[in-house]
Amino acid sequence: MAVLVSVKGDKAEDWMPHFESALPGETHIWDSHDGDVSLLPDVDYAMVWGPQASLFKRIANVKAIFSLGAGVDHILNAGTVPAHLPVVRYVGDDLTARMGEYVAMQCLMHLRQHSLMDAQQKAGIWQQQPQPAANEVRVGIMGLGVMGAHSAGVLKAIGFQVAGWSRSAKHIDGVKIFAGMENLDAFLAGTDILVCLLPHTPDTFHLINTIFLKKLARNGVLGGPILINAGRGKCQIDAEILEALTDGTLKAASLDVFETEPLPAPSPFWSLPNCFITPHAAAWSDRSAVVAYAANQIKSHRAGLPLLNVVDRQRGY
Ligand code: NDP
Ligand code: OXD
Repeated sequence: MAVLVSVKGDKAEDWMPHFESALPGETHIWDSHDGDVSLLPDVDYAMVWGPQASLFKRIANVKAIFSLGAGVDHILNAGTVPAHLPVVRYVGDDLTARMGEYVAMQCLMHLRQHSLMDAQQKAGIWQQQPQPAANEVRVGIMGLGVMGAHSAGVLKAIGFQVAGWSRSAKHIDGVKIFAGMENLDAFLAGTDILVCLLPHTPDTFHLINTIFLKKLARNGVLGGPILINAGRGKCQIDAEILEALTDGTLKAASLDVFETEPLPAPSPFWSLPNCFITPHAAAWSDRSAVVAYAANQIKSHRAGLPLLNVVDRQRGY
């Protein structure tokens, strides 16, 4: 029995001590992403982020794959993960709380005109501005799963009007619910700040485009619609977001994710004054927390218990 750890862009020393303390006395193998094709028949579980396509052939006896994050597109899109293999996504209070912080922070930065305050400070200008209240602003959250439902609660507590859109209908106290493509336009028409917390699937690919953005409310107190995307970059068309931020279709945006990551150095996004950019860091998976999560599931699965938070391969999330 052995556990394989494969985290694109990270170093063994960042991860292996966590595995050694969570699963002591076991063999832990670090995958260096160096094109090695040697077979690893003893590996029975693996934790991965951005695996190489060749990996799944090397670990033919693996019983489950754990995603380092909540999203699993980086695994499913590697193209070679066998259909029968359980893929487990990460669900953890720490990750969820971090996303709630990011969403609240970005909504408040737009509500409290932080770009303008920053520009005024840099220019040495002491000038108060009119201040809309949170309860005058309608925030619409796309995706009411673990991240979206928690973020809705945080925004409600601050005082925003909150609506949510997901594939299936939900009940969340104080949140106006919309479900399915047939209700998307009505949801967008009542949204001043749109927060995307959707996974990347064939159904959500390039959903946020020019036609979509033109359906957002234009009568809100913030003076134009705002987009916050902390779901996946592939849910948007970058070039069309850029155009919308330039031609006034969008007043502003906060983008944590892009179609191409890292965001290339020559990208015009970097210098847009009405766009807050973060480097796919809205909710970071704390290493000891995510390793403890996987280790607990590995122990219980070896003891015959079912895995939790297994991805529905048909839906893609
Ligand atoms: P969940 O699986 O718990 O929730 C996904 C939500 O999206 C569900 O409400 C689901 O609807 C909805 N959804 C999926 N497809 C559609 C569709 N076609 N139409 C409408 N709604 C849809 O995931 P999490 O909340 O845990 O995470 C969401 C995503 O956030 C992750 O997949 C990842 O991409 C991203 N993420 C980004 C991070 C970052 O740092 N930027 C960190 C963590 C996550 P239903 O409830 O009806 O199934
Ligand atoms: C995740 C992420 O999916 O960090 O958890 O993007």
